[in-house]
Amino acid sequence: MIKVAIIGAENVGKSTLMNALLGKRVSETAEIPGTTKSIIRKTFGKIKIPKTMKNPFGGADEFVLIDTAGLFDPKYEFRGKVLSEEKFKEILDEITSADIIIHMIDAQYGLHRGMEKLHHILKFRYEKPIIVVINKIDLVPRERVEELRQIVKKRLEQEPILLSLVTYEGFNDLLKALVYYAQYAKKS
Ligand SMILES: Nc1nc2c(ncn2[C@@H]2O[C@H](COP(=O)(O)OP(=O)(O)OP(=O)(O)O)[C@@H](O)[C@H]2O)c(=O)[nH]1
Ligand SMILES: [Mg+2]
Repeated sequence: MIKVAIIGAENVGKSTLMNALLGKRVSETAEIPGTTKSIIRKTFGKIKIPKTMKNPFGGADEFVLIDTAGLFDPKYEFRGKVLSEEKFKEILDEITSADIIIHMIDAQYGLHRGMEKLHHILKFRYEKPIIVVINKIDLVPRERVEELRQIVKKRLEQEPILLSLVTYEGFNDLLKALVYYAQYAKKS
């Protein structure tokens, strides 16, 4: 089983992504930041991978998806509002035991400073494969998305996936990245 943790600032769309990947509503979503209050929401399930995509699991495409509470306030460098220092650490422990991490960024706010630092720690200290996703691209002009893509690419040194969980643009790219990294995670 491959463990995938979805992380990001509050309200970026983590729970919406978890539901979309599993094709059912398992995690509560809302416009209000701080919706996921149980700091860690684990769900087991199969991700629907299109037949046209090479599936490295040979049918056993079982994942444990971990939806986490927003780690930071979207606008400031504060911890997420439902998190005490202790709970923040608890989430970090959970994240560092994942095989793959999805780092979600809200296209409206851009890369969060706190998340940028955490990204580097996870990548270099913990050697985690991280998929970077810029979500909610339906809400901002194309030029802004492109600008943000370049900033993220430069700061995190990797190409982000551009996603909308309203139009589903980029969703297939995300599935491809998951399949790719899952293969890699299984080998190690
Ligand atoms: N327009 C648009 N709205 C989105 C998209 N993805 C999620 N949302 C909306 O953004 C809001 C927050 O989504 P959630 O999935 O609850 O966000 P979260 O990251 O789990 O939030 P917390 O649990 O509070 O940290 C909801 O109203 C979603 O419907 C997207 O791609 N485009
Ligand atoms: Mg949530």
